[in-house]
Amino acid sequence: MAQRRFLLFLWPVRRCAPLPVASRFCSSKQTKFEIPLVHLENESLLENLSSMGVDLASARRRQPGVLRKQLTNEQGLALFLKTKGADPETIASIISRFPRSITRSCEHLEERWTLWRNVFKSDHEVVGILSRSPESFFRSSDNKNLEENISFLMSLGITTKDLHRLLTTAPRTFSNSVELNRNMVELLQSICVSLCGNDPKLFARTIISRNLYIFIRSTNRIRANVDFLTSSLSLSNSEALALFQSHGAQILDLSHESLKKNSESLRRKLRSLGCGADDFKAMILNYSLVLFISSERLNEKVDCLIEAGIHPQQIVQKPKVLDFSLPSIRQRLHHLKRLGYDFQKSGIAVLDTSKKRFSAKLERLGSPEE
Ligand SMILES: *[C@@H]1O[C@H](CO)[C@@H](O)[C@H](O)[C@H]1NC(C)=O
Ligand SMILES: *[C@@H]1O[C@H](CO)[C@@H](O)[C@H](O)[C@H]1NC(C)=O
Ligand SMILES: *[C@@H]1O[C@H](CO)[C@@H](O)[C@H](O)[C@H]1NC(C)=O
Ligand SMILES: CC(=O)N[C@H]1CO[C@H](CO)[C@@H](O)[C@@H]1O
Repeated sequence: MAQRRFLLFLWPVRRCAPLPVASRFCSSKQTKFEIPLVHLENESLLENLSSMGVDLASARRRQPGVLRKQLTNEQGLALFLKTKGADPETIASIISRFPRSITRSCEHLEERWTLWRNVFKSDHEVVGILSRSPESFFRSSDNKNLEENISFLMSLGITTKDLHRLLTTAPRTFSNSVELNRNMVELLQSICVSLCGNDPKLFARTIISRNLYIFIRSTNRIRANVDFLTSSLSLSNSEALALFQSHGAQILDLSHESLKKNSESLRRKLRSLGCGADDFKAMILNYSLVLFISSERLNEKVDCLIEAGIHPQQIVQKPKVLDFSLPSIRQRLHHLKRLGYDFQKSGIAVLDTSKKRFSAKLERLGSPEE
């Protein structure tokens, strides 16, 4: 199959060769393809991988170049992972999903494992992460970079617990190009300074530990979202500092387009219900995560609550109820309606409770002594 692809690649070159104008260009190019063997997959490697249970189609789709290599270390890798407690299926699956893993030397693997073990308690834990996300371990081959990035993050005061969470939930952080992480931290610190905050380091650290995905987003996105929220809500410096260091840290993650779209749609919806800009602001300051909800979903949920006799101001004051799924909101409203629940008198906090507490509440409401 690789051979066929290689021939297709050659095809335009051959075809244009006889044309007088292009001929010089083509013949000089052609020297590049004099050793076609380099472009063939290594049969003996394929056999070895197959016998290990590797999904060749998957490997070929992901990193085809690896299958053409002359020097690989699949046996070494397999043995290494085995000593760390990985079973053959896990090893095969890791290679199928990240074929480049077989190009790492045993020495490199040992070194990298040791670095990871500074963050994780056991080999078992590392194997678990590798099998969930092989790229987190193998994507970058630069151990020095990893080491320096770990100490950089620690120098910010990021705790081992957060580092651990970072490696598990956003491993790409650790294979980020050098500048990327530093740029993000500098951006966060400069945002703090521009808001007249007095501890930029703490500000950055707080946002990072509240939003571990921050390092795998672009600084442009984060800056655009901060600017948008600050200006569209007319936030004072202290309001902005408080928002971004609490639930607002998570909303910085959203794509800028979605943030704008969801925000405009919520504002419009509130206006149509007679609520003003202050209400919108109060709602976001109380629970900015409502901005994750797409405009269609949000409108449906609000309509559903209003139809059940809930006052728009009640939603403004308790936006978290919008976090529940539409079917779950509907179901709760249905139960409460049957029992003649009066939202004006009793409020809507009942909608924002765990399933268990809601059932208990229903039981109490249904019993004759209440
Ligand atoms: C395949 O495995 C054998 C040992 O089992 C080894 O000698 C050989 O070099 C391997 N081939 C490749 C391409 O790695
Ligand atoms: C395939 O890999 C083996 C072992 O790594 C190597 O000895 C052999 O030369 C390779 N063959 C080709 C065609 O690259
Ligand atoms: C949001 O409002 C609720 C009650 O209305 C309150 O308990 C909660 O502390 C507020 N949250 C924030 C972040 O202001
Ligand atoms: C944040 C960051 O990128 N830290 C370090 C990552 O590793 C490189 C070395 O390759 C360092 O230069 C960075 O300071």
